[in-house]
Amino acid sequence: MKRSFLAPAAALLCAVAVGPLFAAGAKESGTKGPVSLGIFVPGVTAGSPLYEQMVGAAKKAAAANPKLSVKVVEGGFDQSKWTDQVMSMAATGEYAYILTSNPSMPTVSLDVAKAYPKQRFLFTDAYYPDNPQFYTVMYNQVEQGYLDGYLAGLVTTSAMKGANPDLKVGAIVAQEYPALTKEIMPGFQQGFQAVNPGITLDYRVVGNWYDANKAADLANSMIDAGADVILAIAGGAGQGVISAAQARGKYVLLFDSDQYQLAPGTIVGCAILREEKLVTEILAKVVAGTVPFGTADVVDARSGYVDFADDDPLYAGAVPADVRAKMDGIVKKLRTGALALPVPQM
Ligand code: RBF
Repeated sequence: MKRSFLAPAAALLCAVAVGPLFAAGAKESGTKGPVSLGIFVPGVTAGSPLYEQMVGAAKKAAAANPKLSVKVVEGGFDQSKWTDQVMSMAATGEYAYILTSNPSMPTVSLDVAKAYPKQRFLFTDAYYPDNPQFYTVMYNQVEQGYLDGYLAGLVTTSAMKGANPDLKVGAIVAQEYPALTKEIMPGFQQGFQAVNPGITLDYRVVGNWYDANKAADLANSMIDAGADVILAIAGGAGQGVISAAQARGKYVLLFDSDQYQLAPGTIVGCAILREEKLVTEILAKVVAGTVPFGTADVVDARSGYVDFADDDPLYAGAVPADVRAKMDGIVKKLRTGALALPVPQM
């Protein structure tokens, strides 16, 4: 199946402004007493790299600061329960702040905010401006997609052992949501087409974030159809993509953190979101009482929150020097802002 994710130029023109992190907004007055934070994990922490980073950073912050206490609640994979679960957290009155992460969570939390007007919410990997109880920070996911997309293009046109002459790359995603279809996939497509406009995409949806067997079936059928490198954005289900590619001598690209160690030689690229750094910084603002509630920030490669894991020896071990040299050029351009990809209005 071929599908175009390239957003029309008009949509890209009315891009949201990329403001400085923690731009001036309606700041709280400073807090002096203890601060209690509840973390809602919309899914399961293990196997979901952004959630692992969020929980890890919050636990570290609490260990370093006796004023800050952190409790983690895992929501699991039944998304229809998430609003009730967040409602229960707010109902305890135990948490001054609820921290959570993924693009759907501001909307999921709206009724909770209305029912508990004093409850404050912190959202990463999400965009929702102008709610005085919310502070959101969104990653430029077009750039994350582009980084893995460019490498996908380089790998499929390379002389690497598992690469075939077909100009075909794959993507296996857990579920569709606006940040995926309007940012991530258009960015991925722009990336591989920048290498060669003739490259096409085989795109499949698992339907959930946990079914590794189904993801493996999709990967195998994609490999049968000629894909030699597959992007997996599927949380725990991504493990199925990795094992299928490993068994067939093909390649995998991952998102959100450095995960080469899961399958050295098979995983050839990892785009990164610096969620750990972001959460650490947000919690410092929480403790200082200076979170700019009511505002929505966007962070990108130039500001250092979207990146590519090129410093892991397992990357150099998996990808030949000539391919890495071409990738280096693009990574540098994004880091310096010489190449900046606008985020469409969501
Ligand atoms: N990412 C994961 O790694 N694991 C998950 O369980 C997960 N669940 C999600 C559920 C929804 C409704 C949405 C919108 C996103 C979810 N994500 C999950 C994706 C994650 O937030 C992020 O967008 C991608 O990992 C790309 O950076």
